[in-house]
Amino acid sequence: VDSISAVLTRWRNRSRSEAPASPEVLRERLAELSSANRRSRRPARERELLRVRHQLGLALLEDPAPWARFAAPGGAPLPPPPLPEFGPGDLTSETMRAAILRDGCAFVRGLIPRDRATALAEGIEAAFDARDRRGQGAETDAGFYEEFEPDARFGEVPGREWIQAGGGLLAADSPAVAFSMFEAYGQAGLASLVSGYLGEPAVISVHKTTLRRADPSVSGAWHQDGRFMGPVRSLNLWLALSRCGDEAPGLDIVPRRIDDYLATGTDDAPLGWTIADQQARGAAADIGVVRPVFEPGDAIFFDELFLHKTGSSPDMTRPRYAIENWFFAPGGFPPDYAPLAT
Ligand SMILES: O=C(O)CCC(=O)C(=O)O
Ligand SMILES: [Fe+2]
Repeated sequence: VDSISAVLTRWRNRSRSEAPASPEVLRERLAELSSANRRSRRPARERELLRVRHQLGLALLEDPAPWARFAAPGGAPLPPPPLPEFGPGDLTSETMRAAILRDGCAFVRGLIPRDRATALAEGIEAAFDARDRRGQGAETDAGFYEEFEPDARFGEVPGREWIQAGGGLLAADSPAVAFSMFEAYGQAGLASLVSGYLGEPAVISVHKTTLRRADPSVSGAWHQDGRFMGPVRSLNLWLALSRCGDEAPGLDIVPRRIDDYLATGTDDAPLGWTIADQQARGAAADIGVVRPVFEPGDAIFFDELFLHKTGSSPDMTRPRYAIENWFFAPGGFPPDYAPLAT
C-alpha cells in the first residue's frame, strides 16, 4: 500500500502534466482520501480533498443535463402545513419536492445527530478564532482557516470581508470543518437525496456554502436568494448547529410557495436586494411569518424563491451556529461560482 504522501505526490504531478482526470478517477480519489482521513486526520489531506472536490465539480459542470427535471412530487402524504415537518427517515426526493411546491420548504428534525452538529459548531468557533488570529499575524491551528483558491478562471473569491461582517466564513476556507461537514452529509445520505431532487448530481460552491455564527445583534432582511444568484436550479440546506429561534437568532420564514420574485428595495427595505417587511407580511397573508425553533441537527430545505431572513430579537441571549449550503444542478449552476462536488 502506498503511503498517503506518495499518493498525493503522484496525484499532484499527474494533475499538472496530464489531461484532466475523468469524474470516475476523481471520485475514486475522493473516496481514498476520505477514508484515509477518517483513519487519521491530516491538514494536508483535508486541503487536497477540497482541491479534488473542486476538480470533480468542474468535471461535472462540463457535462450538464439540460433535459434534467426535478423529482416528481409524490411519496407519502405530506405532514400538515404551514411547516411540513419530517423525520430524517421519511424525507425522500419526491416528498421534498411535494413539500417545496406546497409550502416552499421542508423542515427536518434531526437530519444529523445532535453530537455531530455540536461538534461542527465547535469547529466553526475554531475556524473563526483561527481567522482572527491570522488577521493579527499569529500562527494558526493548521487547517482551520486557509483561504481556498479556486481554478484561475474564477479569479479571487470576492466578498470575504462582507461575509465576515455578516457573521460568516466560507466552508471552503476551513479544510478541517469542510471535512467534518462532508462526513456529516455522507452519514445523512444527502448527496443522493439532493441529487434525486435536482435530477442531476448535486454540486455545491465555494461562494455559497457558508459557516455561520449569528449574534443576537444581527438584524435580518427579507430576501429571495435567486434575486442575486440569477437563474439557477438549486436547493438550500440550512442546518442548525445550536438551539435557535428562541434564545438565539433563528430564521424567519414565509412557509408558502411563491412563484416569482417580489419587489425589492421598497419602503423600509434596508438594501436594494432586500424586501420590505410589509411586502413580506403581505406575501405571508393569513399563514403569517413563522419562526421555527431548531435544535442542533435540525434543518430546513428551500429553494431560490423562498422568502426568509435571519430571525433575531433584542431579548435573545446566545449566538447561533448554522451552515447555509446551497446545492445546485450542473445544468443550473451560477456561472461565477466555483464548484465543489458533494
Ligand atoms: O443564516 C441566516 O441567518 C441567513 C441564511 C440565509 O439567508 C439562507 O440560508 O439563505
Ligand atoms: Fe438567504
